[in-house]
Amino acid sequence: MNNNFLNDVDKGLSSTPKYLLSKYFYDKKGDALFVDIMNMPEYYLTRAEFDIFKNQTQNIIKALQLNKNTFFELIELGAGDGTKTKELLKVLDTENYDFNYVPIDISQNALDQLKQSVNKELPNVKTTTKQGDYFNVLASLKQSNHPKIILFLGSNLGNLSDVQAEDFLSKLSDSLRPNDKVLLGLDLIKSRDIVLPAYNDSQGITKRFNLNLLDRINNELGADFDTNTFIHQPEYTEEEGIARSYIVSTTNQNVTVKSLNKTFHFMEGERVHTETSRKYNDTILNSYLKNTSLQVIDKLMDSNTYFADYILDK
Ligand code: AVJ
Repeated sequence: MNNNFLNDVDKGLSSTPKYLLSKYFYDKKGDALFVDIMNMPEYYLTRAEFDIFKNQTQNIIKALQLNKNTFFELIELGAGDGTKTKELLKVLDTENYDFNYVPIDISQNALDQLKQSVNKELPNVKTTTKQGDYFNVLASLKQSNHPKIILFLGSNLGNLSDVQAEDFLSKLSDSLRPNDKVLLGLDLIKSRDIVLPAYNDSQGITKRFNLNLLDRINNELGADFDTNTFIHQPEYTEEEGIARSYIVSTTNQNVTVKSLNKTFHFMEGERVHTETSRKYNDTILNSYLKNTSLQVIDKLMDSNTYFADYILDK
């Protein structure tokens, strides 16, 4: 992991323009900051999807065509703190569905906390965690031949480029069997005055989340980033439907990364791309799915129609 991190930081800071990968946001501090983000007034995504999980649980169960007499695996990619999923788990548990919950996340810390809280709140739900990034865990899905439900919530897909997302969904499709289902939660394209504040909150939590990546490089790779000389810069246009975050150097400066034995130069105003958060509509999703054997069979939306949980059938 640390070696991948080292190589990816080297590659990103040596590129023009510079970039860092958003999957590295999630160290212990980053996990906690992301929980704070989900609770901020501007970050409508989590509340919108929670609304669907809380108020349309029976519709979700119906759309997924779950059957009480057939054991299934409920696999969640990028589970995080599981707040939304627990609303579904609660109902599945009370109604005696026969399943295992398998949360997968890049952060072992997030998984440990999640397993603990599910064990405590829902002691009957069997939980098996897996650590890894989305692409790495796909292969392991094929190892079991039980029916599967894949949860991929929170518009986590949005961190991937269109090419990566299409590739990911086609690999996901290949690792499933006929009648398996995917519940794909996607943030919908909407106006800038709603989307941009979600990535530029008034308390500066997103700024800390973004700049924490530099602290992580300092801590784990022995770098000397002075985070006071970098700012957080988010962008969004409704025409494109993609929010992007950058870290911008406010001065001409050099930063040394000890573990790499390298110094990187940053010009005043130079941007480091750190995150892509794509927003969606039916057309974009269907274009991703056109070369897969997955198809949309249902779509559940929150009361504001900000967010959609698409149900895909293999
Ligand atoms: C977890 C990838 C869905 O892109 O909205 C939130 C992460 N970054 N604020 C998103 C995030 C900044 C989030 N995802």
